[in-house]
Amino acid sequence: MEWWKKSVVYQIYPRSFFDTDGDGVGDLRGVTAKLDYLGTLDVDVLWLCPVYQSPNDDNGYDISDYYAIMPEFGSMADFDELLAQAHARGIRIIMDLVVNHTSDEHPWFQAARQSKSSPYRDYYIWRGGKNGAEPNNWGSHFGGSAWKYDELTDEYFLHLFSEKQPDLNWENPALRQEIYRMMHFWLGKGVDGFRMDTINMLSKKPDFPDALGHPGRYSIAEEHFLNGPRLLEYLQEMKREVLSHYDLLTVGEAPGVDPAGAAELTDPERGALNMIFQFDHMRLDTDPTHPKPRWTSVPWSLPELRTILGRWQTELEGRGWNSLYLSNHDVPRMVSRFGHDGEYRVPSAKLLATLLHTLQGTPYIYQGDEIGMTNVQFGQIGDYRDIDALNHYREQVTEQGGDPGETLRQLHVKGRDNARTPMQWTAGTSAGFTTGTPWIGVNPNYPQINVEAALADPESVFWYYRDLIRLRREHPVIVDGHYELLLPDHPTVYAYTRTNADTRLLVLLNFGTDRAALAWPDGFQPGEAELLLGNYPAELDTALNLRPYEARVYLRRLHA
Ligand code: ISL
Repeated sequence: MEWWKKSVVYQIYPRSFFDTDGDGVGDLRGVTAKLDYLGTLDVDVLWLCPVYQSPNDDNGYDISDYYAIMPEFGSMADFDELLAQAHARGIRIIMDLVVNHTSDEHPWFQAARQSKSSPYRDYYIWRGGKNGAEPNNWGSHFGGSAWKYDELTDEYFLHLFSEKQPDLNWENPALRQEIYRMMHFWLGKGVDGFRMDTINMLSKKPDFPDALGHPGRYSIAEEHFLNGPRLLEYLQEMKREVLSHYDLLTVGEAPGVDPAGAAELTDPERGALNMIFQFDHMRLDTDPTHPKPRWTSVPWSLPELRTILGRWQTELEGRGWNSLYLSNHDVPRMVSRFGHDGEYRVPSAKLLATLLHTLQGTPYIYQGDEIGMTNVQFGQIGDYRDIDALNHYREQVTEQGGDPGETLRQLHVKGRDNARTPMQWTAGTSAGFTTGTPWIGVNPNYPQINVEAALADPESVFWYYRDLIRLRREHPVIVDGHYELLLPDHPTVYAYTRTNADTRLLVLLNFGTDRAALAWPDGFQPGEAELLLGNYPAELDTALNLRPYEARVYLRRLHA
């Protein structure tokens, strides 16, 4: 079995992880300093969000030099040291690969915009205007048009994200070779793979048709740039030229991909990647008919979550491989979104962790989730840092005169900064994240929720994660077992088995705040199976009656 199927990945957002030089910004030495902590958690792989040189319009997702480290994060020597120290502990490191766009401050773009005859012109996507306006009605993910007019050559360039993130033109073979060369550079240093940013946006429909989308001036034209006509060809080329020469973990961020599409991308022969991040469960609590679905929040239901996750389990089995995640740096904290961040914070954080670690696929832990960090409610827009949040507020409130309170509430529920507040290490000043002024405010709940407290408490969320990670190593059924849903109609309980040749695992998850009385599933009567892990003290009674947010994992040997 490939190592990346057996691994647990821990995602680090370096800016908010740990600051060693007091400038209020996390750094690479901060990651190195916490390797022992990560070793205690026992994760196998670290995914570093972008650490390359960047003007930070979008916190490193706007790269101005792929071969240099962002000075705020340290130097290339710091990076080499981190990689060596991690490897010495048996921890692998994957990098973020952001190649759908660069920063507008990248020398390629600087040269490209100078003249239509620059050899770099065609590294980006330029079009003339239409009737004195943008070439089409495509909207940017961060608001406004996806085209920006550049007076130097009287043309528009495409930016699916901020206007400081011009899209690269993958149609250009010279550009593709530049990217492969850069990938070899990092892989040559010994990095163990890539998380590929917005990878299924690389191929745009060449005629750039108008978006069908919502009425209104601009609309995000997903139907014209997700899973485009040449995507698989590009990725197969990347595999041939780069990926196949190393032993790597590759995971592509791929919104709008269904299981069949994922199977195509991750098929070991025809595909190119090990796995993708799918988005179906991230859209569960949004209103797709709204012009800005991302900022809406509608109640989600367990039956829907179960259907989505079950579909991915079943349809990808034996064809590709799943990645398992409930949060990352772009979405709210999972305990606030899918659990209960009040009274049941600890049991619900453990319940979600159980789900994350017992489905088939590779689990991704987002920093801070292992101590049950929650969303934050900043009181004023000035406390927010995320370009997406700031643009949204500007559009809603400043430009359209909307209600500031309502817009702030949307940021509280859905904003990306929920996930980006500093990692809470101690109950001391700034949660022990920095001795300086943190670049973004610390969540005020840090005196209660922090690593120091978690490590000291044997019942903490942290030690529960560590137990889950170890169980995965001890019981191959967690990696390879076939998934089968039980209790398909239960309103609050998600129950499933995972079965391989000699073992069956039973997972019971009560997503409700009420008790749930169940019949014992076949083969799991008291005495027939072993309770491997649970988030409440074991009950001696013989009835099966799950407490609020209770999670249990049982194991049964199939041949005595
Ligand atoms: O299209 C989406 C959902 O349908 C978006 O969520 C989109 O996939 C997402 O915003 C892409 O995120 C990644 O690329 C961005 C960057 O800001 C994010 O932090 C990164 O994870 C641009 O590089």
